[in-house]
Amino acid sequence: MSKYFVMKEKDVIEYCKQQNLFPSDAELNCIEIGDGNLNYIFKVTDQRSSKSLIIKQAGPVARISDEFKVSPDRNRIESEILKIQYELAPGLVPKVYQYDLEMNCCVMEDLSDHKIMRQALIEHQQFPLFVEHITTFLCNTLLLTSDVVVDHKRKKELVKQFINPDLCEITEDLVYTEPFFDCPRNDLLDVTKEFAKQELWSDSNLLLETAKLKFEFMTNAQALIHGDLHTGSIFVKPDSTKVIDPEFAFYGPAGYDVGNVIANLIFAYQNAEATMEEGSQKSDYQNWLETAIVQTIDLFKSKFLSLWQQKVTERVATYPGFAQYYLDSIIRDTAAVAGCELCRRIIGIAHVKDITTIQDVSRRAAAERVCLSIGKRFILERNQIRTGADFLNIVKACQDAALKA
Ligand code: SR1
Ligand code: MG
Repeated sequence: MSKYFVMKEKDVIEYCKQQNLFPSDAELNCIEIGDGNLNYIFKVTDQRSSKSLIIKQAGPVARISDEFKVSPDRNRIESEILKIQYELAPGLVPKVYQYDLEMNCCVMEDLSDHKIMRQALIEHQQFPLFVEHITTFLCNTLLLTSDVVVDHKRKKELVKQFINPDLCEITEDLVYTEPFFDCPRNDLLDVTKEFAKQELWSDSNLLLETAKLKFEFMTNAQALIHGDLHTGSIFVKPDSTKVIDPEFAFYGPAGYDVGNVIANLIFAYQNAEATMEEGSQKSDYQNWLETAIVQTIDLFKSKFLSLWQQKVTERVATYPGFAQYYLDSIIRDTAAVAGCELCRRIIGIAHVKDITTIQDVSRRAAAERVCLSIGKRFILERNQIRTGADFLNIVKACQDAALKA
């Protein structure tokens, strides 16, 4: 295929044949399995050998709404960063076999033996190795692409290679701008809107902080970040974690990725709070999530400092105190980003199923208020938040306040 068009299942089969992706006698079957906001994901299986692979194609507009015109070049960005992350974080990222600049699609490893983490968490499954895996992914991909380690001219080349204006604009709008005023594109329950008006939109102090954060997102070219590291971008099975979908990648603040992981664990916690019956299963599951929140921060910090000792190349970064100063700033950004993510998934156009699948409307509204309260505190108190326990204390305090109200 030599001219770009958005493929349907039958076109993908044709594409596989043209590209010789399977043996010539293969009996190919193709289904579209994507339910994300942006792309088309096809699983192609050879029914003779049962071998399968994934073809992901970027369309010219987002699936969630054609208001978002998004350059299909994001597929190049995704394929190129997946290759970099595959090297930096072995075993934690799918293998990309090839990508096609004309058709804006890439061919990658099929991970059907894994489950999308958000779905698994909605089913209240635990993944004891998740924190170990995700903290390694975060440390390796963030620190090892930063000026602390990478030659500065090479790093500037990478900044250029990963300029991603369309997808950054989505984040600037959906994460940092629209949730903090009565934007027509927002999509929220009436009761939540009242709460947002009182607690967020009329708080000029909070608005000022979100303005500072938006500018930090746009200007702090610290590390090659994934850019959309929520639990829908992570595949899991008990012994394996694979991070997918880095099409929002660009050089931005490292805390953006860590903060997204934390916020999305909190959505899972709220889902459990609203949908599980009281008892040992619920407390066991919520205890696991609490530990995951605390350890994601604490293990990230300790792994980051030890990787720093091994890999630092920049002379001034070895001065005593600098590593801790740098890490403190990442944790501060982590808190702020987690706060913005908690607010935007409740108020804005792009929701999370952890919350929208809560059937009981009053419980859903309660969960939404807790998320917004935690989000606000994370943003306002980010300079004092240092440890995993600091994050969890705020979650628990907002949860307790909601139960008393
Ligand atoms: C228009 S895209 C909406 C959201 O989906 C993606 O996964 C990102 O989170 C984006 O903000
Ligand atoms: Mg995605």
